[in-house]
Amino acid sequence: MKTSKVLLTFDILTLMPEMFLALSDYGVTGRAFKKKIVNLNLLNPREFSTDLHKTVDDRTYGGGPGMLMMADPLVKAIEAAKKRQSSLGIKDSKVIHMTPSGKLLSHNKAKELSECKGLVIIASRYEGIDERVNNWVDEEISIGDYVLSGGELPAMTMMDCLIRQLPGVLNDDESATQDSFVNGLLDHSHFTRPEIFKEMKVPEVLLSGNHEKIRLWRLKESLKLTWRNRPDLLAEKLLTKEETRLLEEIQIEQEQDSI
Ligand code: 9WO
Repeated sequence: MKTSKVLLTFDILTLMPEMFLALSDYGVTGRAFKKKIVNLNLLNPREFSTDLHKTVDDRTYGGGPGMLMMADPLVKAIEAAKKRQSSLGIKDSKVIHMTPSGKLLSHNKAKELSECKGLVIIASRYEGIDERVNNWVDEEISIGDYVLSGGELPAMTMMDCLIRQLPGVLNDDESATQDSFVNGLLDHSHFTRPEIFKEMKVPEVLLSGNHEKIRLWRLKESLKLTWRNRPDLLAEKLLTKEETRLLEEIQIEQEQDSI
């Protein structure tokens, strides 16, 4: 195997480090770790707790249900992670907390973060973290408007997204599927063999061998799907003349269908 340089180092703070095997041991991301393009270090805040019972959580001041992650073990873990990254020559580590009240992760944000050399990611549990830990946090990131049971799955989701942006991770075939979102439209539909499945035929144009016709059909499908499922994306996008013409066609066809 070709020896490549580590492009991105992750230090993850989590009470459930085993969960990250889902990322490090499987598929495209697993291969990136194996090839040493990415480096993963797991830190359990419990190891930084100083009391006999290794306590990491406590009740909230002001009352109310639920427990919070205490500041001291978390901050000690953050500092250990930064020190470790610094010893690897990474001077500009970014500390990220995964929280639904953070900034929404996007393709652009992922691209930006994948250019960092080192990330320290806090995957919290219970009801969240003591506010004072935020003095050590550079960015709060959300992967969507919903609440989960912990920050681990959001952290892994973001990591997967960053890892596949790194050069050398995807092969040429896999890279081609990156196009969705890059051009601001949703991906068109795809078909594989057999030509007829339970009486449903593959669209004729895809069998025609006419590449220009196929390109136009796919672009129109993309526009149709984006218009139906994500009109917000269309509103943001600068359409080419060709796209505008296709979208007009789609709208006329829709009006005819609804009569
Ligand atoms: C939960 C929460 C709910 C409403 C408003 C703000 C909030 N912050 C948190 C929070 O930090 N929660 C911790 C992490 C502890 C409980 C589980 N956690 C969590 C993170 N659940 N869901 C997420 C998450 C992270 C990123 N993107 C989507 C969801």
